[in-house]
Amino acid sequence: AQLGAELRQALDAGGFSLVYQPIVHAPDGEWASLETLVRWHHPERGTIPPDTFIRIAERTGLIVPLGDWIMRTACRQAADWLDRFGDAAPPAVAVNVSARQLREPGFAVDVAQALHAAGLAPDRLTVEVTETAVFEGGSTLDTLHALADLGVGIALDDFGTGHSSLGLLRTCPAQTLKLDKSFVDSICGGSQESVIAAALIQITDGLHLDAVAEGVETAEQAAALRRLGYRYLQGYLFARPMTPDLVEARLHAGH
Ligand code: G
Ligand code: G
Ligand code: MN
Ligand code: NA
Repeated sequence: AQLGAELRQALDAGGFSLVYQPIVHAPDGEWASLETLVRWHHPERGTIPPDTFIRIAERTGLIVPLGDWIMRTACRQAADWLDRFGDAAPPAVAVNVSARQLREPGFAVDVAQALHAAGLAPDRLTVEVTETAVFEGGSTLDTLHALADLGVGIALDDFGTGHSSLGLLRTCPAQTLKLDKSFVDSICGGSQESVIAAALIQITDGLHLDAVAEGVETAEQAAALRRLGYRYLQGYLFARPMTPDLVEARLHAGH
């Protein structure tokens, strides 16, 4: 309960910030997009990782105003980078969205407003949702279709860890599937995971979806994923989540 109250205060007091982690083109490491990740700077405990507080924010409902702040800030940041860096700017941003946010009536309208306020084109934004969130049903699928109708991209995050129903690929208007890190961890050497990762490429290619492999930490993993046909990679091998200053330093340096 205490953390919940402190989260509320932090939202009013500007206690959150965003960091950005590139999703890169597999062949050359060029940035395809930047995933937005929230950080909480606690006055006494220092930086608290999202694993801890997102769950609390979901339970208390604070994820709705916090998520709105994240969406608006990320859209403004993306528009600002496009203004200042032109063709060298990251082409798009991805924002993680919780099940709780998707169930909120008017979520798609709020996203449209955030885009409009920032002057950001909808195709510069991707919303990352987990399979589990989509599976909850209710108005969630309608909301995803409303976002897709706006022109916003949808990515299925942590793919392979939830229900992983292939039916989801028919009903959910996703363009992108993000293979969970747990598969990437053991991608080398003919593992079960590598067989599944290979099969997923057949499915995504056939359905004209993009496949991103997450949590790539070694050159061997990247090579194995490239061989399997993954066109987008993300992970510490390429870049850790970075503050906006660090993103800009990398843009000035040509990455
Ligand atoms: O940033 P990190 O890799 O530690 O994130 C841990 C978890 O928190 C991941 O599951 C990630 O999707 C989630 N997360 C990070 N930032 C956000 C955010 O802005 N909104 C939501 N809903 N989840 C986030
Ligand atoms: O659930 P989601 O995929 O949004 O969460 C992304 C999380 O994974 C973030 O907490 C991010 O910091 C973390 N992450 C990103 N790349 C790597 C990586 O290469 N290794 C590890 N261990 N974590 C990573
Ligand atoms: Mn994600
Ligand atoms: Na993920």
